[in-house]
Amino acid sequence: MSNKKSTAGAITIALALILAACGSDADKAAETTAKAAATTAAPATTAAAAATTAAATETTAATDGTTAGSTPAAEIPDLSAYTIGFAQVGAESGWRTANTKSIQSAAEDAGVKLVFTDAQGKQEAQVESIRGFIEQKVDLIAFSPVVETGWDAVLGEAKEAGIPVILTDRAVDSKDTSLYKTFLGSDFVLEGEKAGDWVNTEFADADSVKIVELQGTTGSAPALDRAEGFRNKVTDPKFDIIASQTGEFTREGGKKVMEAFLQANPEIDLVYAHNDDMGLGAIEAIEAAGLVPGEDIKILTVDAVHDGMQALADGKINFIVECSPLLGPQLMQLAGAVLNGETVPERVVTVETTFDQEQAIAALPDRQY
Ligand code: GYE
Repeated sequence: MSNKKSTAGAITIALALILAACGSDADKAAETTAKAAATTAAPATTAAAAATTAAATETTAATDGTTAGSTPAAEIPDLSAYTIGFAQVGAESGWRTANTKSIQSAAEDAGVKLVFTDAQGKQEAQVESIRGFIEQKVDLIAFSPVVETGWDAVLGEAKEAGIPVILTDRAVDSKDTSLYKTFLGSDFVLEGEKAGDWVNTEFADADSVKIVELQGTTGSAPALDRAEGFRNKVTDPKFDIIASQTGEFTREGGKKVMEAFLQANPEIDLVYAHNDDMGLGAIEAIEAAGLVPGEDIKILTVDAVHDGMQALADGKINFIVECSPLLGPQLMQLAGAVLNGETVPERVVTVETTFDQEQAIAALPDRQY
């Protein structure tokens, strides 16, 4: 799991990016001279500025929980001379839909030719897409890996073909970090820890708390890391995670698993769902069982997409840890820098916050997704 860096690293990243903007890899620059004419040194400088903003905003977010949609405003470079292949996970959640839109609209703004594929949650389909991109000789490949393991072979093929790869959203567990240029996305362990912090505060006076967990896709970085981060914090023996199962990050999956949890366990105090969609499915199951979500059973989720925020505002969800899907502009900046032959930081962490009910009500009118 390469997604273990704490957000404290964000400042380092900003510094790294500034430094990166000052130097470049001579070989790659030579290789891309013709195409580089289309871009200028500007993207790297802009990227550095945006990353600095990201670090600064993060400090703000720590003290101001209402900072919403916190992805830094990014100036998008002109990439009209290039083709980028993007292999998306699928369309499993509101988060994913917003992420796809962000990438497609940033690509349009950059004028880049985007070859977009949807793997419908299947790693084999993603591998096939990447092989297709290599065959088409795209200039750069970006993708959000469905699961963490099993990427070395195909990423090796991209490297062999001289096509740079950028990971977005989810990490791979490859030991060989030369297989990709950078990884842009959230710190999922930190998200799990923020969820755990809330549990400690919310249940400070309770003697015993029975928790059920709706996990994301088995083997995916967010499922592994959100489970781990949560357990890093929820350590008091009064907390008992009585059941934990995957709901595949979908509303339907969350509903089905929650129905089974409710049947097997008459007393549940809290649902920890790895995304809003599964939490929304759990709400349906809880209501169908004649219970009141948010009151009889508390609900804690991750993402902060519109439907989740509405449920939080309505009191059916109790707390949401934000995970921003708006990665498109930063992806185009990083792609511009890579295609320009510049060195980019190996990790760029997305800036995020958390929401309680009041903060959700305040943030909803301006929410972008
Ligand atoms: O939290 C979930 C989506 O990888 C961060 O995938 C992403 C997760 C997101 O399906 O809703």
